Amino acid sequence: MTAPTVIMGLEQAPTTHPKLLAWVREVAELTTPDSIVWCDGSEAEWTRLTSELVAGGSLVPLDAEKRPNSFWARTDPSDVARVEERTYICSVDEDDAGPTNNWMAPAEMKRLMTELYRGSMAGRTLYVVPFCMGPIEAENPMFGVEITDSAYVVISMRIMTRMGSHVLEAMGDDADFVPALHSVGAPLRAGEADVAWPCSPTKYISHFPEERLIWSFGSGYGGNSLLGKKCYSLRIGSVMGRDEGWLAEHMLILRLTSPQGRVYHVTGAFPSACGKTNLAMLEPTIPGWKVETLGDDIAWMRFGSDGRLYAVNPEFGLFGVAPGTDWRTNPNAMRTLAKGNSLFTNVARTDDGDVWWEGMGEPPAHLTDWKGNDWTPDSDELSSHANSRFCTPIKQCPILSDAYDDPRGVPIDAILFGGRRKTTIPLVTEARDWVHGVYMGATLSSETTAAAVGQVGVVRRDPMAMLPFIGYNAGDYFRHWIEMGKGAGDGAGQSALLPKIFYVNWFRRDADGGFLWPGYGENSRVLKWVIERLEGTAAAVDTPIGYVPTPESLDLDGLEITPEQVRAVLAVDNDEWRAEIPQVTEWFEKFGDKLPGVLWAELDALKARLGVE
Ligand code: GTP
Ligand code: SPV
Ligand code: MN
Repeated sequence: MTAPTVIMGLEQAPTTHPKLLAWVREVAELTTPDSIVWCDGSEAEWTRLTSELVAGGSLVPLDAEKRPNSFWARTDPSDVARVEERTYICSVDEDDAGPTNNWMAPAEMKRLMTELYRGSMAGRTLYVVPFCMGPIEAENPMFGVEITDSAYVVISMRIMTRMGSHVLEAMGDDADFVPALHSVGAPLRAGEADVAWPCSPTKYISHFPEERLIWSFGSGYGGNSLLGKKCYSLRIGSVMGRDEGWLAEHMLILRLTSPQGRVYHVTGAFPSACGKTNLAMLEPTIPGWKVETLGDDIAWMRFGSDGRLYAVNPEFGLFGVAPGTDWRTNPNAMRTLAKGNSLFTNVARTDDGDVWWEGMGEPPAHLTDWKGNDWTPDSDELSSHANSRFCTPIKQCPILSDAYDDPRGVPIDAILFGGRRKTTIPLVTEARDWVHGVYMGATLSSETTAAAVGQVGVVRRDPMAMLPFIGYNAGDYFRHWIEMGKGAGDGAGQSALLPKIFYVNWFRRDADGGFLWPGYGENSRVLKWVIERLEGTAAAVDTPIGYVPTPESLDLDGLEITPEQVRAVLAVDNDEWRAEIPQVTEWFEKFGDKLPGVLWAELDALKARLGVE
């Protein structure tokens, strides 16, 4: 594979941005694509790329009536989720990545990946994808440019980010941008036929925080390849936030209006596949309450001049877990998808050109499963991969808040941390203050899910639901959170302007393994309690772990739940909490001197309340 002297498209760039041009040239010379396409984000481009992907067998169009302008994709069975083992933070100093990240020296990673990229786009098209995370109208628009050799990535980026010519124009000649290089790592020899889902067994998802640079190789899937999402908005974003005094978080954002017309904004950090999309689009079951969506996965939060913490969703689409999504659980997601213009990856296809997945009502008699095989309700395997996803424009969400495009964001009243725990963690607990809330976040635990490659159902610490996404030392990250708590406008430390912090768990189980709490729309009852705590009207029990609702303080009107279940879902079992102490101690010890002393003090105070030596 020798470099061709002319790469089609290199000379026809629709920009004169010197740094961008130089970077595209450098990458093209290294990766040797057949041609370069500068993506404009137009409807025509979408139609051309989807048609090409259909012709090549990578996409199957769905029924135009049921799913207009929507497509079904199946990945290589080995390329189905984020690869945390292959994800690296290549900071200059190893200490700036540890102890929760994989690390390699930047020069070494670059040497290694340069050899992987050499010729890796042969026989393919190099797409240049200019994008912006958050509104382009922002004071400092957060530009990025992804170079990719995957048309699937281009069309996904068009849904997930503000992307195209208008971004390139806004960048002018000198705007800063995050360069994000992606190759599926599957060069084609002359005349060699492509496969439906090209990828490589060798995968690296690398971040160079000092340079604000992303290099991804080998995977075409989600968080590994849509580099504006986890790589930019969380890993690089968190480093920017550390340096500039803001927070990049794995959080949903919602607006809640009470029956009295009072408006509140809530963010929620739950680990991957633990309920953010569902809560963000919640349809309350209690009368008079209204939820509007602002974001379902990522929040950028900074203080406004009024001293309140404001959150913006940097994304433009929803990349949601398909299984479990249904008219009963998440009707607003179903309505969003019904408008079409969506990609479905690794779900099952019905014989009449629709999609189906586990949890979507009764299974049809026959399906084509995510591996392309015949599937019937008697099959032993799931029809859809547990991490199968829909990718759909957020603007199609019928309850999208009118503040979605506001570059200033929305002022946050409450932050929820949450995990997936069968035991121990009550339905909702209010933190005593900011530092206690940061302790709750820093010790958050959850059972692993199919969103990342690896074992499912193992309890691990997932601080602020950011374990796989903190782009620097997690001890420094905790300190940053503590410092943010001192930064509210009136400078008075535990400021009344700070959001209150709560810890939720929708996933506690009974002795038979069933969920103790019905979840989904019924979670509005918990949101109501949260708001009433802000307003000072709901009762709570002062327990060793924080303030937990009294059974009477939760609005359970019309809910089929026994008093026994309510007691069980709210229970604080001191023995279970004592059993957590050694795990938390071991977790904190990982961070050595980096762990803020106030978090050790929180642990000591908890131990004292639990009567632990
Ligand atoms: P990522 O996109 O991976 O970051 O995940 P997410 O946090 O947005 O998770 P999502 O809302 O997509 O939910 C993941 C899974 O949990 C889906 O199968 C949901 O149906 C299920 N789920 C969400 N909310 C609840 C709930 O309140 N109770 C129960 N039992 N399951 C829920
Ligand atoms: C997650 O895993 O938290 C996701 C999906 O939101 S992905 O974009 O693949 O990371
Ligand atoms: Mn996520």
